[in-house]
Amino acid sequence: MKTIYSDTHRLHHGKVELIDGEMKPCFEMPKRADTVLARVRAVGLGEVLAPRDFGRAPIEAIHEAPFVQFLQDAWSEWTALGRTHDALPLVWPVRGLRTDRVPQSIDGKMGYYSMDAGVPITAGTWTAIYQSAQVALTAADRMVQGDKAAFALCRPPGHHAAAGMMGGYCYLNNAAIAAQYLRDHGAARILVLDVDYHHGNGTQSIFYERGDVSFVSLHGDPLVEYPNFLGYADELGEGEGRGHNHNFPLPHGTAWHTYGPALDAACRVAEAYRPDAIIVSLGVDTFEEDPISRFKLRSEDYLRMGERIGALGRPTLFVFEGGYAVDAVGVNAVNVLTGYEDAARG
Ligand code: FKS
Ligand code: ZN
Repeated sequence: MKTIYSDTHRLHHGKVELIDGEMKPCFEMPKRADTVLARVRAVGLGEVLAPRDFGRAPIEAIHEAPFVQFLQDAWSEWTALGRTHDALPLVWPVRGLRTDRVPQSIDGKMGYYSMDAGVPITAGTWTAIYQSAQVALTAADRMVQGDKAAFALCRPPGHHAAAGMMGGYCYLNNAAIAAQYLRDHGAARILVLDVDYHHGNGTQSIFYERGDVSFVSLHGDPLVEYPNFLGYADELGEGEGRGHNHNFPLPHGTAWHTYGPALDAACRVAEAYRPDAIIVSLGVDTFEEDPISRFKLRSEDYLRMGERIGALGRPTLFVFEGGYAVDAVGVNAVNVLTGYEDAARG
C-alpha cells in the first residue's frame, strides 16, 4: 500500500508537557513519525507520496470555521503579547461557567477551544496540522481512485479533536476529515475502528448522531484512563446514530489474550455494518513499553491485529495516531500494515 507523508510535521515540536505533576519534554515529538517512515521504507511497504492540497473546505466539513480560524491565528495572537514560549491553555469553561460568549483574549480562546493542556501551539503548528489533514485527505483520495488500502502517516494526531475543540496532542481530526471525504465521494457507509490506547472522544462526538459513519473503539477504561470523561460502553449513539457507536473499554494491564477477543468483538460489529470502507485510527500506544500507557501488547501482536482487520475484506485507510515508545513505534505500526496486507491478499 502507498504511504502519504509530509516533512512539515517537523514544524510542530512542542517543548514541554505537564504530566504526572512534572514538566517533561513533549511525548508527541517529530521523531515518532520519522521512525514510522523509516520502517515503511525498510520493509518496502510501497511508494511514499507527498500530500496534495485539498484546501480548507474538507476540514471545515468537520470542524467549525471559527475554531479553524482560531487555530490559524493563535500563534500570532499569542506572540503579539510579547510571549515567546509555546502557547498553552490554562483555564476551561467547566460546570457552572459560561460558554455562550467566546472570549476575545488569546488566553480565553485557548481555554474555550480546548479540553486539556496537552496542546501546545508553536510557530509551525498551523502548517503542520493543516498538512496532517491534507495527508489524510490525499490518502482518502487514493481510496476514491481505487486503491484498496492506504496509510496516512499523519502527525500531529487527530482523534481527540472534536468539531470545535482541540485536546490530547490533537488539533484537527484527520480520521474524521478523511471519513467525510469518502462520504462525499461515493461511499455510503464508513466505519472508523479506533485502536489507539486512548478513547477517540473527538471522532465519537463528531459522528455521534450520524448513521452513515459508525465508530468502534478499543481503549483504556475512562474510569482509570485519559480522556476520563468519555468512552464508556453505554455510549451507543443518539438519533440517527443510535446503535452506531461502540466502545470497548479495557482494564490496565490488558495483553493480547484479552485484547484479541475484544478486537474480534469489535470486528464483528464492523462486519455487521457492511461498510464501504474502514478507517483505522492507528495508535500503537497499546504497546507494553509505551511510556504513558498501561496495556501490554507485544510487537508481534500488531501483526495479528493487522490480520484481523484484513480479514474484514474491506477497503481500509490507516490513519496514524498515538504511540510514544519512539524506537518501537515504526515496527509496531508497520506490523499492523503488513499483517493487514498478508490477510487481505488472502
Ligand atoms: C495521563 C495523561 C494523558 C494525554 C494523552 C494524549 C494521548 C494522545 C493520543 C493521540 F493519538 F491522540 F495521539 N495525557 N496520565 O495518543 O491518543
Ligand atoms: Zn493514544
